[in-house]
Amino acid sequence: MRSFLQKFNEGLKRTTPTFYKAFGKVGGVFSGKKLDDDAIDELEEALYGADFGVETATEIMDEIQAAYKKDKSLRGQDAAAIGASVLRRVLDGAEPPENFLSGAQPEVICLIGVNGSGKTTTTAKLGWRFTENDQGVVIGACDTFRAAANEQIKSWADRLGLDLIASHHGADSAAVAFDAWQAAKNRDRQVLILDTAGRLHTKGNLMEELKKIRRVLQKNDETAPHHAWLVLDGSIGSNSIEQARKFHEAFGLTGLVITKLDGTSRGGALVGIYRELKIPIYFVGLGEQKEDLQPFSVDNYVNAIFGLES
Ligand SMILES: Nc1nc2c(ncn2[C@@H]2O[C@H](COP(=O)(O)OP(=O)(O)OP(=O)(O)O)[C@@H](O)[C@H]2O)c(=O)[nH]1
Ligand SMILES: [Mg+2]
Repeated sequence: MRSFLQKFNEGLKRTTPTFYKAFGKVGGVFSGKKLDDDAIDELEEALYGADFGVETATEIMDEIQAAYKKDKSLRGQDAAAIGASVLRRVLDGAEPPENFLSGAQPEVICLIGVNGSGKTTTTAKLGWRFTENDQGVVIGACDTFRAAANEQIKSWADRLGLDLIASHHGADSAAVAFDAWQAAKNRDRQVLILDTAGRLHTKGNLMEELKKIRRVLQKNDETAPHHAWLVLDGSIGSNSIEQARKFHEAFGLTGLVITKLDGTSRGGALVGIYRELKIPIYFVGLGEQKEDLQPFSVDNYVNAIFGLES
């Protein structure tokens, strides 16, 4: 049987938008021309500007400098290949397991994160992708906090033909999670995706609310949620690391989704985030449309950054 991600990727081939277009700047520096001191400076600037983090940018520069010292005829694309190999090394283990579904029914995916990081959009995109792969989905609208949250997720659900379990503004989000689980079970759906309210990682009571969602789900299935994914705004850069640590302490993350990599020149922060946290990156968000969510692939990412062929 083809794995979930294989099927997912096949779907993407039909729909892939320009890939990580914001990385043009780094890629452009690594052209076919012969390197000289100016080009090396330019390279360094592009690498630091892309927000990879000092450690990684320094490692890349050190290896390029060492190679250039040995061989002055080094070309841009040779430097790109060196940079790519450093990034592949740093990102070793960053891809999720190929078939990450545990087989529980329903498989529960809980999306959490700070305000505006892209949870609701990711919920909708994921739901759509699962149904495209013939996997039945229920969405639980656990953001009962923000007044317009129900409308937003309902409008996605209507547009994409997804089943939604929602309650009223101010309702207990854990109760919504419980009902949504029951609905997914009764309707024989494979996947339950819970969209939760945006919360600051520094607010203890809001972190407690997440723990309550977990406790209540476990009344139905003690292994749920099977996935706790932190949705991070990739354009915010390395600030996300502290955020992620706090969420991890409170809720035990199993994965990351990094959104908005289409609109940023700082998408290199993904590297720093992984380097610090060593939590696999399941998906990346590359736009606001339903098809703009891609399984994270180290090769695709690294090649896009350095302008190499996939
Ligand atoms: N360009 C781009 N925009 C995105 C992406 N993902 C989400 N957005 C936009 O970011 C904004 C916030 O997205 P939401 O999905 O509402 O974020 P959220 O985490 O649910 O927000 P709260 O529920 O308020 O915490 C919306 O305007 C989305 O369209 C992405 O990958 N690329
Ligand atoms: Mg939301």
